[in-house]
Amino acid sequence: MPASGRFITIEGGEGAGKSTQIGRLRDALAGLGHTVVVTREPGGSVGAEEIRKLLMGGGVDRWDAVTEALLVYAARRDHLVRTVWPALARGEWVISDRFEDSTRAYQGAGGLDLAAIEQLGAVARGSFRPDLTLILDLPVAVGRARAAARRGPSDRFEDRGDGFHEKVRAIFLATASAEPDRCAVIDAAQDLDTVAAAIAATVAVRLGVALPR
Ligand code: Z5A
Repeated sequence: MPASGRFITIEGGEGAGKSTQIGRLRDALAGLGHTVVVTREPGGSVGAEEIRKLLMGGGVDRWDAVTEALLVYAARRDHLVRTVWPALARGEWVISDRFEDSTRAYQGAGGLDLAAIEQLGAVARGSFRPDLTLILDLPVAVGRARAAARRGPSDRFEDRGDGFHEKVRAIFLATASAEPDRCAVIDAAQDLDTVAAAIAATVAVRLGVALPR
């Protein structure tokens, strides 16, 4: 798969500010003349958005952990084939609101073995990895309060308890420690402008672009 653009993923728990910060990063990169594709998981292609509906709706126990992971990876494969890889091949930058680290975090917190996730990943994406992953980290209570303040109906993941979301946070941080070259942790409990500046500084250093801070 030829790739001349760059692939950035933004990860973190609910209410971390991923969507908000992606908009700012997109604008900053576009200001430098890059064509930027903003996408999301689960979703980001016609087929993957259909699978997203299966994943997000219904009761917490609608799918067992393995079935849920198979749906996530079916969506991911379609997203890569239809959206991410073509954009990178055109030389565009792609920013994805969540990617595979969310599978480790959420399906891992749900009890799925990390080795199974690696096997599914190897089938669905081969050796392809993000160029940079920004993990927006904040206390679970802060993120959940933010999400609750602006949200409509909750989904299958938001309905899980604080203990589940604490595990999710711990897995994100463990991934960042295990893969420091790919991942950077951003303190997302700070105000919007401070978080945006930290992201711009990290992207500038890691990917060699001169973003305004
Ligand atoms: N999932 C999975 O299980 N496995 C997988 O492999 C993948 C996903 C890829 C998708 O949810 C669900 O799918 C996800 C995991 C699962 N479930 N959860 N939880 P999603 O990504 O569509 O939804 P989300 O992550 O819950 O989105 P969110 O709550 O909207 O979070 P956000 O995008 O990070 O936050 P935001 O919309 O930018 O901001 C939330 C509010 O906080 C908003 O009112 C902002 O104005 C405010 N905000 C943002 N930043 C700040 C700061 N710095 N200060 C104060 N207020 C702020």
